[in-house]
Amino acid sequence: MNIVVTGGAGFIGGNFVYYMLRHHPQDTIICYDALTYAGNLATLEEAMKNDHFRFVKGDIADRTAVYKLFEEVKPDIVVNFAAESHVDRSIESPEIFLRTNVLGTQVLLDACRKYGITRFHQVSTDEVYGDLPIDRPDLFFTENTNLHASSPYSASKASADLMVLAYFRTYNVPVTISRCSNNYGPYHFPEKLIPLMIINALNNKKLPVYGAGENVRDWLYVEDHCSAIALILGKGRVGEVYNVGGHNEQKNIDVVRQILQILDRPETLIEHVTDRKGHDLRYAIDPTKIRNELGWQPTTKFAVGLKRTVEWYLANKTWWETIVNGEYQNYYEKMYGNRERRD
Ligand code: NAD
Ligand code: TDX
Repeated sequence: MNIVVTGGAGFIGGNFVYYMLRHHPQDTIICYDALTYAGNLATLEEAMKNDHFRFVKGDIADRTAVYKLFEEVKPDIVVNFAAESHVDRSIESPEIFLRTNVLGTQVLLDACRKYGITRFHQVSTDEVYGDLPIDRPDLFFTENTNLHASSPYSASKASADLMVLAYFRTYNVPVTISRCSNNYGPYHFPEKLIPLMIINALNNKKLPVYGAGENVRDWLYVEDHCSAIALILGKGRVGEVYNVGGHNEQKNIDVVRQILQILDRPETLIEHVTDRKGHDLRYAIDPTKIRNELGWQPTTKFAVGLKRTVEWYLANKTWWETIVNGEYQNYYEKMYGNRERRD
């Protein structure tokens, strides 16, 4: 089968490319990626050596380019990872989030409708459900939880989900959606919490924790997310949404402390700074549906996955140094330069 993976030069898409080449070697993977600031060909260096892999540079919102891709490649399956993915950037500049995440998804859906595919899979997020109270550990997001997005990023992802489901109902495009919790692992762009803290700690820079650091995220090792998507492609029912998460809730401050512990760096590096606007309090996925229907189980425990991730950043300094020594410095100054300390 020909599988188009959009956004495959990014964090999760890149990991998914390697997962598929390893676990489904008979398939051909075509990565379609615009190579925005978050896309990185260095991530795909090993994949480029594989005959079952091809890279095509292009924008999912560029209809002409997408149709040309479909004509050339004739995909059986499309997995859409391509997105603007960072909440803080969406708070600064929402528009590109609408263009890529909503209009880009719609262009892909139109192409699927026009050329015919056996599956369009939308990689969505638990953030579409909004947040949960911290003092109600009994509450979880299920697939029936109402959409209640908080940030421009999550609002754009929720909008895309609605469009995907509309193309199923209206045009019978065979779609599935996964809504996963926070991922971590290799190739994670340094703007996100875990890689940012690892890299700052390695450089003996301050670790900027938003507010008190009491916000809770439900962390899943990226390979477990990839295995869930592969399973949904194989056995998932069309028109269905599957939540993906491994019941691993952690306060941000505790994640940061664990990173410092692994790296043997002092907690005095932690600096509490101005909170994120509209900061979601807690995410927590109920994965009962994917477990019962498809038999999915996560395999990597957080302590193991976090240590493995830190070791990956230690062993792959060139990968992240190239990023943090470039345009990222302007981003960092803009986002963190004026953030006040909150002790
Ligand atoms: P990322 O920012 O690391 O990668 C995004 C990739 O998409 C990059 O390679 C970028 O070049 C590409 N891209 C951006 N705009 C594009 C466009 N217009 N056309 C083609 N390619 C474009 O993101 P990620 O963290 O790997 O997330 C991948 C997907 O998973 C996103 O849809 C995100 O919403 C979703 N998701 C992420 C998480 C997480 O914890 N990171 C959790 C759940 C869901
Ligand atoms: O410098 C920081 N300090 C800090 O305290 C950063 C970058 C983050 N944080 C906090 C904010 C969040 O509570 O850490 C938590 C995690 O932040 P992010 O890594 O930015 O992730 P989050 O906002 O939870 O969104 C992520 O998970 C869901 C991904 O970026 C999304 O793409 C995905 O959909």
